[in-house]
Amino acid sequence: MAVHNRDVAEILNEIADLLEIEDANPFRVRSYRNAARTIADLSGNAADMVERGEDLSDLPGIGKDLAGKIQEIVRTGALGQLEELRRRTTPQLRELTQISSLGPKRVQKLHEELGVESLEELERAAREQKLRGVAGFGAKTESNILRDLERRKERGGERRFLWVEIEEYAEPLLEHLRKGKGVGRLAAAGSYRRRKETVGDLDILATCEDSGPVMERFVSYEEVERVLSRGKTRSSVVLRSGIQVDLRVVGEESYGAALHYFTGSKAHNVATRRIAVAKGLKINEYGVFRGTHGKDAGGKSSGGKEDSERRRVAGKTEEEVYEQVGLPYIEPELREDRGEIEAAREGRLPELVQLDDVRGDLQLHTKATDGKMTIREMADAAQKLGYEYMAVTDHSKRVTMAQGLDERRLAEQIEEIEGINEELGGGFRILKSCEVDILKDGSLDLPDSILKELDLVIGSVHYNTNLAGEKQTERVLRAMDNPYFSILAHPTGRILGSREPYDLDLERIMKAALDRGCYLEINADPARLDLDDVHAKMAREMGLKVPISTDAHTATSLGHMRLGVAQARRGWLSKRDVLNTLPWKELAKLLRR
Ligand code: DGT
Ligand code: CA
Ligand code: CA
Ligand code: ZN
Repeated sequence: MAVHNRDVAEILNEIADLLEIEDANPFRVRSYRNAARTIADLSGNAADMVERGEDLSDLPGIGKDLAGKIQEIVRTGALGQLEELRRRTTPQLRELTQISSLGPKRVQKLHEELGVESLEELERAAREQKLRGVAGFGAKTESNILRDLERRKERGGERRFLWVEIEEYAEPLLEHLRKGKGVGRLAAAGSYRRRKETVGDLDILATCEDSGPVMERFVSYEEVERVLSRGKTRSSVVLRSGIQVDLRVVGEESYGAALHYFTGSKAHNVATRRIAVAKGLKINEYGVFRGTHGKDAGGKSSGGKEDSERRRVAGKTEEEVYEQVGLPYIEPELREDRGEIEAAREGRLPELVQLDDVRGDLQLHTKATDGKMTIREMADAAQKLGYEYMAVTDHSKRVTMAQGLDERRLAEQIEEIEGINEELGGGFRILKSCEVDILKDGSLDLPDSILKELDLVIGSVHYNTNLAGEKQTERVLRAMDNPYFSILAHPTGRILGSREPYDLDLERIMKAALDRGCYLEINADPARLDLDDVHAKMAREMGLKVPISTDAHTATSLGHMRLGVAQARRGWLSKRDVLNTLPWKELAKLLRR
């Protein structure tokens, strides 16, 4: 039973949460969080490293003590310390930390000051306006908490996973099934195939003469914790990671129709079906049929002479399904019923950007602040990805948690970069940059005298994140007034599953960006993906180019570019809509300096 990196990271994060609830030393808490991040970002498997006898304490942020704990997790799938911590708190208290506007530190405060121990007690305290009496809480926090509680109820507590979390389990499972006897075609469908930022469950489709052995292989997969149902054409399981997987087996002749159907989205399917009906066709997961009676789904005959009146006209491939309704092939990322059907009909579907089109990364961190590697190490990794440039964007001084750079240290870094660039001799270029903090009043954390020395200034909001009304928007607009400001980093600040976006008027900000020659990035961090798809599309429609950056803190996470590109594709962006598909010389002309 292989323990995945995600499992290890999850355990370490839970320890950090529980320590925080207990009001433990913040440095101790942070060491667990750092270790969790290191493991989650590893390219290899921590379990394999332990197996091979490698020393985990060689990894950044992991000392002897933590290395021992990771070994324990990998060997036993659990950690004694976590069990101990769990015993000391209640499940209800732990549940509180899942409220996005709360977090463990605040849970600790509420517990200590108001004795709040459960969701019910939290709701009551918020309704009775008791929270605002606690230091660090205001009326705004109170209403945020009530809103989060409301949303949680709406969701019915249902869990969604980050796309990368699904990927980690989907790819080995697909590999496992592919090796099964008699398996023909095999693909993941659903929101996973559409590259949606979060995925509810994984849908897999296969063709097979005899479905028996494949279904058996599926339900007996080593990661399966529970079998929900098992049949000839459909089975469902829950993996140990909590992910539900549905497997459907169909005939060759239906594969394209089924892939189209189970890829969704539902709204896209409904829209496609509507066109079919208008053409006298019927589409379902078994094929496209002409005629309105007779042979029904699954080849089951409804009997009578009507059988002959219905004829299968397509179903083997998705292309032929679209062809029958008079449309060109539509990429899965676009299938959200956001105008793709009309665009397809009118021949104006975008040619979507590809990972290969990207020439450089415009946001990453190094050891100088909270990154894990040196400039050189990051540059080596970026060159291996085939890039022509990368921007070093360490934090500015306001971000004390990350030992942000002041003027003097940034000046030193500029000099260091110039030295390395000289040694590199022009083949690859390291851009001098900085992720400057946008202060509460919209001024920048570093003076123009140093900003003007940079190739590129990116700016972001990290503090005072809940300014109300127009204030947050105006703060960002004011930052863009700075003549050196080029890119707004992780524009809305959202963290999937844990932090809501800032209260911003993005349309207004995009218009201002367009006027001033600024840009809003797609941050490719798996939990950010910020801008989201809808706003990326909005930027495109306004003619505002979008940079895609990884915000990498390690060499491995430079690979997150593929996630940013997927989000860009969901936002309809083509190569020319993406800023960093340009060679540096042309890109430089589009930046303010
Ligand atoms: P998820 O899993 O919540 O992230 O989202 P999906 O899109 O993967 O949705 P899921 O797993 O419920 O269903 C997979 C696909 O099957 C969905 O994208 C479209 C198709 N589908 C499911 N139910 C229906 C339905 O009632 N009508 C139509 N037309 N398609 C459906
Ligand atoms: Ca699904
Ligand atoms: Ca499903
Ligand atoms: Zn940042």
